[in-house]
Amino acid sequence: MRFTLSLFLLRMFIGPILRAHCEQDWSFPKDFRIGAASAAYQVEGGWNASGKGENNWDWFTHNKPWSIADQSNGDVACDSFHKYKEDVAILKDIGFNFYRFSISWSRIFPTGFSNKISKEGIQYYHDLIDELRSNGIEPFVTIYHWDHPQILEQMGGWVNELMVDSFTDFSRLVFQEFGPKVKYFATINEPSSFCSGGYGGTLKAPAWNLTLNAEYMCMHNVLKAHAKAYHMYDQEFRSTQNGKIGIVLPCQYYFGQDNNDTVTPDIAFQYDCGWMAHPIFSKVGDYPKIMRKRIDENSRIQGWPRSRLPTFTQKEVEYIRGTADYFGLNHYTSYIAVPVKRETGKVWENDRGYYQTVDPKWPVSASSWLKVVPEGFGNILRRITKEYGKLPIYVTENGYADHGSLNDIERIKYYYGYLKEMLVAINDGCNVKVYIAWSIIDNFEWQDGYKNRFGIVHVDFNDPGRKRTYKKSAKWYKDLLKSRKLLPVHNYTNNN
Ligand code: GBH
Repeated sequence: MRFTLSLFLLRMFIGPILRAHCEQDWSFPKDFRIGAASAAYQVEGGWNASGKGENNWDWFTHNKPWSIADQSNGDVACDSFHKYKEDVAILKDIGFNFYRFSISWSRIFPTGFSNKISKEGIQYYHDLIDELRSNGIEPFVTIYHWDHPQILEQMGGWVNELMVDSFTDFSRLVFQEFGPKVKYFATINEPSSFCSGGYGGTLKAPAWNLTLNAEYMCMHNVLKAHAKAYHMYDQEFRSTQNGKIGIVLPCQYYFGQDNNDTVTPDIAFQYDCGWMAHPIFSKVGDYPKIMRKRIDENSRIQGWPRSRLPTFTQKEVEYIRGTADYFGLNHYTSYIAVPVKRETGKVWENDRGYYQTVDPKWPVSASSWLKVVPEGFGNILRRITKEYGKLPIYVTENGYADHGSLNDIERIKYYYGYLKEMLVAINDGCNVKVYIAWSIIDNFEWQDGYKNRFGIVHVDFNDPGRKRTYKKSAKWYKDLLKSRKLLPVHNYTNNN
């Protein structure tokens, strides 16, 4: 009785103090960078301005408009090609000092080939970079965020190994032109998204739907292209430019069906994240063992003369291993991995041996694939650290989709929960140095068109001027960046 009473008193009086203290405790480390992101095709518009050539997303949205939820395209998008100064002013006003954006390949090489360079295209990025720097915002350049000249697509795109050389030419130009002003580069954004969605399936351009074989070939070429660009930077530019270069990988977190199943989540991690990460970040390099084994076996059973998962020579394994100065992580959501037996007719599941599902209790978002699972974020950061060591992790994307409300309380809750888990993970020893929110402004959300919105700033796509308006989450970020602390959500969630 006595004990209960004293406990009660302790709770009553110490609790609020403790809680207040804990809330104050969520500050960001001193050298920690916080930024926001976008990508060329999603925000620029100006699809044929100043002689820009046609790219794969122009072609895809113009020729297969039914592939996009609202039949829209990126012809105008946020019109950032003309309104970049306004975007920079917004970044600055909110207080971000880091901006991740990408370069439109066909704006630089309008014919698709490197013998003809567009001066106007290059000038646009100089202007954007200069505007950022003169406002104290550090530019972070993604060289490739899913858009490439359509002529290269007609030649097979990423399934053709010649893409490796085309990408190298493009990267060289980017380093030569912008490297003196840019200290952060990512070669390629989320290989698995376009390899699976674009070549294996139909969700992303060019939607060829060519089965798993094409996905594996695409990834094989992407890994070679990434490594080649990295080595080129190392040999030709690093000594004078002194930047950091890496790759951006989407890694989700997988829970088991129950706590006893630790095996299936581990396999799922290797297929989802390890497919791209193991060749680059593991000590031994090459594809994860479990993928090699299962896909080799499946190929044999299905009567293929060789494995559908291509092989690297030992020389290539060494060439790709270690080609990153940081681990670029895009993380949004988690899944539950459920084991399945090998069955004929279910190729993907046969190759993986599991399927993914979600917990119906997880809060939903506007995007069907995105559930709110903050603890998964902490878990994936610890998992990556355990698997690949202490290389700095840059969180290059994280964010929440709704339908565009200005009163975006769910987005604030999402960011609060995820950032808190990240700070816990940092406390646990994860070497996270950068966090970049997706996205600064609403934009063209690929197959979801303009229906699903990720911006902390609203864009009116019916307004020819593409008016930008702060959402509540922009105000939340502004306060956060001023105090460099995670601020309690309840101050923002009452309707004012
Ligand atoms: C990022 O993609 C993109 O880099 C960015 O351009 C985009 O706007 C943003 O996120 C929001 O979508 O199909 O169920 O297996 C993240 C895309 C989508 C990648 C889900 C992994 C796998 C889910 N992610 N996808 S599933």
